[in-house]
Amino acid sequence: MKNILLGAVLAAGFPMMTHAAEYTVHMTFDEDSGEVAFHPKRLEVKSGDTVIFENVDAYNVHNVMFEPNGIPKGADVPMMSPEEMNEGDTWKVTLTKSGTYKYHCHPHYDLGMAGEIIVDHPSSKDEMNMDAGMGHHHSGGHGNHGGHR
Ligand SMILES: [Cu+2]
Repeated sequence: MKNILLGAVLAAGFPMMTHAAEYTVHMTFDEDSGEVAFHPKRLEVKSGDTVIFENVDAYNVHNVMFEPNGIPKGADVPMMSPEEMNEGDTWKVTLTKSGTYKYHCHPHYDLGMAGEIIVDHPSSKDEMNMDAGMGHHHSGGHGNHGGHR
């Protein structure tokens, strides 16, 4: 709510405002299926835009971890949100480098709680940060999605 008000004030105060926009990704829980997820799972933005992650789930603590091998080379982003985001907590990140940013929720990684943000255009293979040392995720995904209904 605070963000919305602030946004309105800024928009009113700076009519020449640049192209930068704010997007929100919700961290959700479906009570019927038990599925935890990021919504939207895939988000397209422009460089300089800000993405706000907000936990709207009253039952689970979530977080956001960018995957070291799943962000553009030279991207200047914090690799991780606060470890425990409770309902109503937000974490924002401004993305300035074009490319694909893959992230997941650490506690629910095995349940497939993950998403991606495309800044301007998807990364080509050699734009990905393949030489980042940490994080040995097998590429190709791990077939089993865990959370069946
Ligand atoms: Cu989660």
